[in-house]
Amino acid sequence: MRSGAFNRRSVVAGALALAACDRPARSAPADIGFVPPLKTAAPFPVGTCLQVAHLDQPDWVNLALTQCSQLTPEWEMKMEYIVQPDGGLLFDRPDRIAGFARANGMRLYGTTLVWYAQKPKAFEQMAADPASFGKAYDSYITSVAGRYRGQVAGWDVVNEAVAEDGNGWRDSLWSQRLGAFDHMKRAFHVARAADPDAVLFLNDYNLEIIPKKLDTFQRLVERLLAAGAPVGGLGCQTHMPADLAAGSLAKAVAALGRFGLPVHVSELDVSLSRARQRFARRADLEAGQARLYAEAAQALGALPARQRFALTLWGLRDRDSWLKGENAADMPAVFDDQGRPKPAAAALAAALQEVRG
Ligand code: 9MR
Repeated sequence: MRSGAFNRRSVVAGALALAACDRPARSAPADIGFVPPLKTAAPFPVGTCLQVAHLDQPDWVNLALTQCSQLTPEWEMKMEYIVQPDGGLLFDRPDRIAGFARANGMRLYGTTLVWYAQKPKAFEQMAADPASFGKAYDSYITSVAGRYRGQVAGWDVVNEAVAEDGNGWRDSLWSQRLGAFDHMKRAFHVARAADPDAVLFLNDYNLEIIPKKLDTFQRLVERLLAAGAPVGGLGCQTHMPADLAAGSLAKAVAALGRFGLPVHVSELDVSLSRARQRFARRADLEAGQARLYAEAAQALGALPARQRFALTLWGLRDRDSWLKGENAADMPAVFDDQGRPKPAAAALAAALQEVRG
């Protein structure tokens, strides 16, 4: 997701709100008492995304091992890293992450096999005839899903298939060459053949923010299932602004749950700077953030146990977040730059414990 439902103005307004309220970031964590490790508080896996570089940071490793039971490569298991200009495939970094997960008894999650946003040159330059293009497409999915067979618990097979505003599906290199619906169905079948045990997900964002998008996503799931595609799980990325109305996320997760499939809260973060002027005070922003992290745990916890695939944080510490690239002042994570729990971590842990009962 690059722009999301947020225009530049709302981002700037959020930044101003952050600046206005501002004393510098706290030098010591708020007095929030003991926060139990998230993975022990939760009755389902708690994950984080990571980059290979994190594995060389002892502080990050320590925090991840303490808090998390699942890992998702943030970008090094995507085409952008794996596919080389000559069409060759490079696996050193995803292999290192997979090895780290294995060595530490953590679950591994793969993202993403097919994504409209990634179209490597090697594919763009390929002959457009559907037969040879389709063969290369299948071969990529087979190689990647096959390599991590038995290692990943699940894959985002198709990522962000629904159009930004929810009207229809994304136009992409893949849809143009192989068909808007057929390239998705095909990806699921090929992934299933390559890894019979991985849970195969359709994953998308803003499902809790844009009702039309949630609706189109559900219709797509129905259609894929009706066509026999082995969709085995539904991913709700859950990149939220801190002022998102209470209940929106719970509603989206409940709607996904009605398919009876496992649901993955797959990329959870709560942006302060994307929250509009409604929350101008730092305390309100932080309270909204904490409330939404808790709501994510409650929403997943409201599903039957077998449908709670995992809750994955998209960045463990504030400084790890991709949202820093959009606004350096943002603090979207549950741990601060030093890895100390923020009020959001306390709220998340408490909600997880409540779900666990
Ligand atoms: O956080 C990820 C960032 O480091 C990568 O540069 C980017 C492109 O691979 O992808 C980001 O993660 C995205 C995720 O894969 C899909 N949903 C939106 C995430 C944030 O852009």
